[in-house]
Formats: sequence, structure tokens, C-alpha cells
Amino acid sequence: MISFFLSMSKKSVSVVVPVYNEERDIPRTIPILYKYLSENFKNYDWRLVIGDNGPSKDNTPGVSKKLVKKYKHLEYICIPRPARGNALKEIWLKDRADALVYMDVDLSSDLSYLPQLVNALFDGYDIAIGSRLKKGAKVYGRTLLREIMSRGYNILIKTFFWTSFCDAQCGFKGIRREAAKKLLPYVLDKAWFFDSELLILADKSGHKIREVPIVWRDDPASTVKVAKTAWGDLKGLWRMWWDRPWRKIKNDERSSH
Ligand SMILES: Nc1nc2c(ncn2[C@@H]2O[C@H](COP(=O)(O)OP(=O)(O)O)[C@@H](O)[C@H]2O)c(=O)[nH]1
Ligand SMILES: [Mg+2]
Repeated sequence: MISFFLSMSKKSVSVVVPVYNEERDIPRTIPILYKYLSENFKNYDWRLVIGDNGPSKDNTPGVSKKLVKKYKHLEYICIPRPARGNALKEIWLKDRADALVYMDVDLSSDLSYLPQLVNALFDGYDIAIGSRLKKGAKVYGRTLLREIMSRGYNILIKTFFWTSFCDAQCGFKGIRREAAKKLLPYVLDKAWFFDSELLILADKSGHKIREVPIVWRDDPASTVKVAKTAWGDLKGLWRMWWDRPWRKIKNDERSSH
């Protein structure tokens, strides 16, 4: 009975790892992440989700389901529609945890920053993001091309939208459930611009964003097609600058009161 009430009062955290064709990384990194959560998230009611699309063309479903059998708090969810943004959006919209977090399967972001991210969400921030560009961050192994592109892209966002955050693209973010339910329906991008769109919308509509400088070890085995993604990002920025979609959020907010 007591344990029932204790579990009722525990705050809940859901950690999603978006994956596509990751049969090699999943058996290596998911057990590490699971062990970290088991040891450090005892005060939370937590779950870990492998979020696939399609499904993947390799044996991602097979290796994931094998791990799900072994680990009690692990789930495998496959969204039929393609692309990473779709996976996060659909999983998060159905997720009932208080804090929703995602991180890349290669564990490029140091796990020791996970509690800071989650604490920020329980301390009143709507969104908490890992940052490789904020003072205090340490980045290892990034190619010069990606470093320059990342810095240039983030300067562009600041110049055109006057936003407060420095790193829109780090694969390590969290959002409070209420903020997710409110903001995600307005996020249109299905792929890599998803993160930037969510952050710009949140910032411009008055949500609180906490940026945590992290340690990042770049994994050279990237699934990102740099030119295609950069073009998608530029198109996304242009669309948002033209449409100013955060005005719709504010209008909808006013008319619902
Ligand atoms: N669900 C889903 N995840 C994806 C997709 N494409 C990439 N990912 C995942 O997104 C994360 C980041 O990808 P990664 O290649 O490490 O990107 P990089 O670190 O920016 O080079 C990894 O966990 C990938 O498996 C996709 O289409 N769907
Ligand atoms: Mg990576």
C-alpha cells in the first residue's frame, strides 16, 4: 500500500532514443543508458523508449525487441510514417510522463548531464536543451565543416528571430509534457528542422528555455546528409520568418481564455 502511494507521488520521466537503421549501436548503447537510468533515476517513475520509423530496413526491430524482453522499463515503438521529427512528435503526443527527453543513440552527449536537463524541467523551465555552443561546453571530434555550419546556422537563427538559445541542433533535449502538448501541434517539420522549429516557436511564444552546456563526443558515423539537411533548415527558417507561426499560438491562447 505504502509503495503504491510512493509510486503515485513519483514524478515521471520518459527518455526516447530516436533510431533509424541502428542495429549496431542499439545493443551497445541502450544497455549503458538503461543502467544509468536504473542507478540515477530511482526517484522517478521512468521509461526508456526506442523510437523507430518505418520500420528501419536493417535488424533494428529485431535487436530492439530482444532488449525489450530483457529490460522491464524499455519499450520499442515504431511509427509508420518516416523521419525523426515524426517519431518524436507522435511518441511525445501520446506520452503521459511529466518530463519528456530525447537523446541520440550514439550517446554523443555525456550522460552525466541528464539529471540537469530533467531537473530544469521540474524547476519551472518548459524546455531544457543540451548545448555545444554555450560557454562551458566541451566538444570533441567534430569536423571543421560541421563546426562552421553549426555556428553559422545558429547565428542565422539569432539574427532573424532574436532568440535566446545558442545551439538548436544538439541531439539532447527535454520538454515538459504540458508544453509539448501545446507546442507540438504547431510544429510542421517532419525531419531535422523539427528541433529548431520547436525551439523558435517556444521562445517566441514566451516559453522558458534552459540551455545546459554539455560535453559532446562526436560520432563520425553520422546518418545526416549535410547538404540536404542544411537546405531543409534554410527552407524551414524562411517559412517561419514569413509565416511567424508563434502569432497563431498567442492568438489561440487568447481565444481559449
Ligand atoms: N526515428 C528516427 N530516428 C532517426 C532518423 N534518422 C536519424 N535518426 C536518429 O537520430 C539520431 C541522430 O543521428 P546521427 O546520425 O547521430 O546525427 P548526428 O550526430 O547529427 O550526425 C540517431 O539516434 C539516429 O538513429 C529517422 O529517420 N527516424
Ligand atoms: Mg551522432
